[in-house]
Amino acid sequence: MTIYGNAISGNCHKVKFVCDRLGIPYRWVEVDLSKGETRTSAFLAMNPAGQVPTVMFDDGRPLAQSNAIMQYLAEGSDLIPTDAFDRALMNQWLFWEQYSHETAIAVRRYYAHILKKPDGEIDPSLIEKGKRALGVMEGHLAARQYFVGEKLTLADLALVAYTRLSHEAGFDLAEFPAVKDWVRRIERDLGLNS
Ligand SMILES: N[C@@H](CCC(=O)N[C@@H](CS)C(=O)NCC(=O)O)C(=O)O
Repeated sequence: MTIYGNAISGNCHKVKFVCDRLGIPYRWVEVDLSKGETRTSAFLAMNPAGQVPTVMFDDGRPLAQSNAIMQYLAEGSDLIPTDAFDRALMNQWLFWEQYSHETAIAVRRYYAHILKKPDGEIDPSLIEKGKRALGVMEGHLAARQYFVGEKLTLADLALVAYTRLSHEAGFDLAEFPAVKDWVRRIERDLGLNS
């Protein structure tokens, strides 16, 4: 299988986290977004949304959207709870990540860290929205080690991708100590350098 990804994209890291954790072999093709490589007709034929990550399986079927790819790759593994309610809780956090977390933290990181825009040129509501998201995580993690149940699931993998890079977006995890501890724990579980 081939992962079309970008090395600094947290959404792409999620797919790599799952493959590395489960020992799934893959070929990585680095896609340069700044050169419009997601807008070629060949890329759009795989993913009409023109985004990475996009995975091409060996049978010629493509799949996009980081959280959908993670779920497909992790099917039947211990990263997805077998209990139906716990699975729904995992999905609750995956959907929340895409709507309320990634849209603030990843978006602000893009402007601040990648485009190097000065603070004054970045929508100020992104800080407020990102802090709200980190606050929700802080409350949830105050008495828990992992997002769902007592073990690592895709909810942790999806949420850690951009949370561990949140300093690049202008957020300080010192304000969210339970989140900071959880990031270190998940990085350890995944064998990542912090
Ligand atoms: N919801 C998508 C978001 C993917 C996404 O925003 N990808 C960015 C890189 S992180 C991208 O490809 N941007 C190029 C573009 O949208 O043109 C996912 O989770 O996979």
